Amino acid sequence: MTTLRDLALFGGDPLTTVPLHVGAPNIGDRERLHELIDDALDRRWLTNDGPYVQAFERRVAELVGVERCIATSSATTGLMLLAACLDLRGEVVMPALTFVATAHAMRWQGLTPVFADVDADTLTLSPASAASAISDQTSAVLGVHLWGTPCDVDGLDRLAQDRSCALLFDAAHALGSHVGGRPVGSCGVAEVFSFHATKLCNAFEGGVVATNDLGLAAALDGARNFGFSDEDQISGLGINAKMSEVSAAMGLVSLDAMDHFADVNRTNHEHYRLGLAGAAGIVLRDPDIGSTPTRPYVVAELDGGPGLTRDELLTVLRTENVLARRYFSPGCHRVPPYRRDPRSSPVPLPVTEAVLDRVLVLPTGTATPTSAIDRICEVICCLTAHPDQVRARMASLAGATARR
Ligand code: T4K
Repeated sequence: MTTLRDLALFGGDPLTTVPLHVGAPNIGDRERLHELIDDALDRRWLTNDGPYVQAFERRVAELVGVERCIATSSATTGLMLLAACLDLRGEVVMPALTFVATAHAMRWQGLTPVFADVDADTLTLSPASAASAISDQTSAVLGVHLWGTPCDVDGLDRLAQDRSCALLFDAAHALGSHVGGRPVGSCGVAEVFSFHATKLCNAFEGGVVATNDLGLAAALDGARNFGFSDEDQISGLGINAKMSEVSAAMGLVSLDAMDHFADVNRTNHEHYRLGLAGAAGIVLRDPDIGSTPTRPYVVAELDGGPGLTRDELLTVLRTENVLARRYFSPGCHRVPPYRRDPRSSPVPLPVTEAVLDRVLVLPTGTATPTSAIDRICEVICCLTAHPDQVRARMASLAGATARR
């Protein structure tokens, strides 16, 4: 059993000498990756709709059940292109509880992100709150499948239809998630996945826009490549948001190992669930396994009681080399350029506000051994059982540092 004396804060050895990151990449079959990269080099086709990009797009389309996928340099550029190709104007209603890229991608297109609250169970955009945030300037509702938990897509769909808005989804975290028995990917007009290094499957950097709208797919296809529709023909505004062959090769190898990555995450999640069951004042978010079988994030929520605060716990875990994260604090509505724009915050965000100060995201994925997870849980149980001693020790160390 772990006692206070064992903890790094009290002079013990850190839990791990190698820092444990949230988002340490899952890496598939290296030999296969090297073969694919060699092949691309031999072929001398490195980017711009190469064979690996095309194969990657087909694989993702099959996996998420859509007609077309357009690979992009990131999910952020995918979201930007989507807003441009849909010719969105004015305001886009979205949750404030998301990574800032969701808002920035819209703002970069000259749109105003308008933040609505999230549902307390799923932490995804609340249709009721979104309804009250919609104005006559709203052109779209943008749901986020936060931490892989699907939005209330039917509720948002009804809202978007009633108010004549486009409905799109930021599915950055949600590869392999399911909604109503089908894979996330085909809801709304389009969904955007991230293949950033930190995601379940990665392409180093990368994104995918998934859609059943072939006209939209053609527009996205051109827009990611400077607006070219043919060798010498420009059909409209475009940027460079193409995915390279090396990225697509990594994406393919990663998709080959996706079931393994998801298995590891499920096992990790179970270790956290059992290990944190005895931790005072902490609840592990445990989304329905049917909808979020890949368990891409491990999210612990503090109950806001007299025990340690989230930030205290985070600080002490860092002394153990466990680099937990405060995703997505402080919330999009509290950061520039949105925090001083009254148009962005027309409705109260009570659930968002409460959650932002209470959640802690813990390391998972193939780089996090279950033995380390068991130790993390023991450390957290020990810390949360002795909040007063932990606080006193932190204060005395801070005082000693200040006096030096
Ligand atoms: N929508 C949502 C809801 C998102 O969460 C994101 C991105 C997007 C849209 C946009 O997707 P992309 O345009 O990126 O495709 C990270 C990621 O950069 C970002 O992709 C991700 N969400 C977000 C949740 O996390 P940061 O600012 O935390 O920093 P980063 O990437 O430097 O490192 C994240 C952690 O992973 C650190 O603890 C270090 C570790 N790490 C990172 C990298 C890159 C590694 O261990 N190895 C690595 O190679 O944003």
